[in-house]
Amino acid sequence: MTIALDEERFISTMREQAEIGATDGGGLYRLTLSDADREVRDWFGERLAEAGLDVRVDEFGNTFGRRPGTDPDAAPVLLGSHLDSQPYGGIYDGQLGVIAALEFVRTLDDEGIETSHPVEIVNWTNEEGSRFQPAMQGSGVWAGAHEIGAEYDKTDSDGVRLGDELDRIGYRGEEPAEPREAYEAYLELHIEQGPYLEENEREIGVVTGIVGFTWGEITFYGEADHSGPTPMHYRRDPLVAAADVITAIRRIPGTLGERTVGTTGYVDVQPNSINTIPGEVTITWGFRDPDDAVVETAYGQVLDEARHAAEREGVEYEHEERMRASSVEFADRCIDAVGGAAEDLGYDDMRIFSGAGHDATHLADVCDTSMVFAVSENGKSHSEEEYTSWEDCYAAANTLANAGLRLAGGNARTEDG
Ligand code: HGY
Ligand code: MN
Ligand code: MN
Repeated sequence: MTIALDEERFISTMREQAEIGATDGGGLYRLTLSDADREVRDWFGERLAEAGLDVRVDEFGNTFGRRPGTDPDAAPVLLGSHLDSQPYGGIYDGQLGVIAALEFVRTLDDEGIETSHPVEIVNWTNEEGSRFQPAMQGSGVWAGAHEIGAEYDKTDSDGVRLGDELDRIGYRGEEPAEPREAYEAYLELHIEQGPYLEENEREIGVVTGIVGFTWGEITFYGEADHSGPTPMHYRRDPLVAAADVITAIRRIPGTLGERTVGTTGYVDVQPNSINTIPGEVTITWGFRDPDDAVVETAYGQVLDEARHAAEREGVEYEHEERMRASSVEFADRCIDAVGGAAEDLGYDDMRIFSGAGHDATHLADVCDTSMVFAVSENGKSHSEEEYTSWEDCYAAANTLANAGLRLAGGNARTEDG
């Protein structure tokens, strides 16, 4: 048995969420725990209630909607993703997975289908890790990877405390942020955010696992001074040291694995004035690879580069790792459920390993997990140019729904179904 989502309602729901925190460039500016995040959370809660789900918010703002199953002893199947966005991000990253999960439940009701396992859908708090680190924070707290008190104390670049923001937007719920029972499986639909599906002319990615990461920041301390009269040999310029390390972050991946990537996404220069030698500079590093040993090597090398650059320039420095996530391999039975659903629906699919992090990274520690990827045009993401056609969104959402149906034991139609 296969089901087909209501394409028009699915697309209109995607358009609705995309209006909240919309940017002029067609993207989203919906940072976690911002007013726009509160607005989309309120909107999502209304949709869950409209679908007749039992709604709960946990103490880290993770928001769940539950549809009962027929077997009181059956563990729930969980589907979801995240509604927060990057600054000037796209309208599909995370959003597609949450709306597709909602549409799955709506379609079960439309078709009068009962499932033996309960079905839950979820919006995880702060998947992006842009405003507060680490990424995948809400699912990480829930899965026991982070201690919630320490996460409440994380601050953004303006020094605003995460716990205070959660209270301010009214999403520090009562429920403990942890699994309250065993889970049958977790499925997440997400855009690929890379070029491989398009390059291979496939419609669906059957995700087999996710890379490991290390993220961190290095601050160099020099001496702010006048850029005119200060002779070059007097200078202790932290920006020169930082520039050396940024170049190294770009070079290191080429010396390691074929899928190793390295990025500096954030630079803060103080006082950031055209005619003042900087006094303090902070940069970030981010390395990823399917092999955790390669991630560890990259981590060691970037710290060596920082030490050498600081010595050369005669500046002080400090560093802090902000996130380490291990590479994960998903469960065969969930991978097969996704692959089987894609084949049942006649979509061209391929197995793929994720270069982006997702909440599924942490869910894989809790229960059998896999993901569905939708095509990203030109592989673009984390930008307003992020684009997936509605046709590709719909194919991936249908695949998620039918994989969910397989795992939730959805074969009983009520008499009016
Ligand atoms: O960084 C990532 O891969 C995700 O967008 N948090
Ligand atoms: Mn995402
Ligand atoms: Mn993202």
